[in-house]
Amino acid sequence: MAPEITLFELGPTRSARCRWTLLEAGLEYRSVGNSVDVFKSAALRAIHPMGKLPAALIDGRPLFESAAISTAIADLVPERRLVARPGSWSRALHDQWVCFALTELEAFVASTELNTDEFVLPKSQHVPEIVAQNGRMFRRAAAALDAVLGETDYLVEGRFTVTDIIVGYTLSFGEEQGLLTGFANLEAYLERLLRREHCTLARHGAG
Ligand SMILES: N[C@@H](CCC(=O)N[C@@H](CS)C(=O)NCC(=O)O)C(=O)O
Repeated sequence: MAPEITLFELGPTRSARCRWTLLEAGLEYRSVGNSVDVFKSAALRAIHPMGKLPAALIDGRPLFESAAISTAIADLVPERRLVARPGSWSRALHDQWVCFALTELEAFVASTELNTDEFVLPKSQHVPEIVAQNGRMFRRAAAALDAVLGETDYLVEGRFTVTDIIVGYTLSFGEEQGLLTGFANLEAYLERLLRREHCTLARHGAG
């Protein structure tokens, strides 16, 4: 029986990772949100303790964190080979790249966004001095990933998987802040991802 999935989402937020995974998985789902009012929703708060997006109900079970939701969706359709098999070494590599993207890359671009955009914090609470440091730290990890992607087209098993959806979103976030300049392999990787029929990443262009 097909799983029953509800996704709380909003355009280009990290929910784009989950929507892309659902499309690659060929799974139907109910979409809740797609307006900033979703942040006021009691149903969202019942799933995500901070009321953040995305959040999901999968067969009635609540789940938050975009990488966890995307990976759980990929696991629902093993026949699509969207994620390495649980327990395999490739699955450990999936975990490795997801952790790397979220901690070594995304944390810095998220901090820059938080300190330059008034969506979460008012300007009076911004710390603009952090932006340059965030850029340096992002590019330090991006250089390492650029070298890896000079050797392979995709991060796990040399084929497209949900790992690339998760990491690709982070790189697109960095590109939006002009942080991919000079990383030819990362730019080519993003181009490969953007050519996929169901890709939900926005094209930002370098610089
Ligand atoms: N690590 C979380 C980040 C979630 C997150 O920060 N979502 C943003 C939208 S992209 C949000 O809901 N921000 C509202 C807030 O911080 O209050 C994930 O990947 O799901």
